[in-house]
Amino acid sequence: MILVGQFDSPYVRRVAISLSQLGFDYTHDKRSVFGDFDDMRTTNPLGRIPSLILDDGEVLIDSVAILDWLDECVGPERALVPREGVARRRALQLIALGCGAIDKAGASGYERLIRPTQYRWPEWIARCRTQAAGAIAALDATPWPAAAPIDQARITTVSMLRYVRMTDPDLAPTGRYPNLDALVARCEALPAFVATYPPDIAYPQNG
Ligand SMILES: N[C@@H](CCC(=O)N[C@@H](CS)C(=O)NCC(=O)O)C(=O)O
Repeated sequence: MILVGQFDSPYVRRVAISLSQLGFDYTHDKRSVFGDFDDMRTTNPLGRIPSLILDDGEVLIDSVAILDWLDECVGPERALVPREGVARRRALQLIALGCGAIDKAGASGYERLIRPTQYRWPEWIARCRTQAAGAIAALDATPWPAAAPIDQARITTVSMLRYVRMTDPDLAPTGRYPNLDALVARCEALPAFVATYPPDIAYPQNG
């Protein structure tokens, strides 16, 4: 199968880490969602990443649908999200906080990266950053036992933090969120995380 999208996208990265963690082989299509926009739309009509092209040619779009399919393939014992009950609700809550922080940091980042300076709306950027910060603080208030296995809540949270620290470092400086720092230190040392670690990119900062 082919994973489409670069690892500076936390949504692509969480799929890539999950694929490795669950033992799937894949090839990596590194087309850029912005630079190769027209070509990307031939894979996903939305022109977004990630997509996963299966061996029979079927194309799965959206990380939620892709991760759901991976969990279904490996079965409930190995799935990265628990199948039912409190454990499932708890995991989905953490994943929603992680994805929400990505969306809000992303909206604020696109405002600075894409929108012409004269059209930027500082109050909107501030609102997005407040929302992202709220989700990050809630994730830091979560216990992340060191001995627990790697699951989707951890993969998504760590992918989110790398993205935030890459695009808007002032939102989550090292030391402000000690529980998340410990989680990041544990996870980013694992092979599936190391293999997908996105390099720093020059993002315009706030102000
Ligand atoms: N809900 C989607 C969100 C995917 C998403 O936001 N992808 C971003 C990259 S991180 C993207 O394609 N951005 C370009 C665009 O939306 O035009 C998912 O979970 O896959």
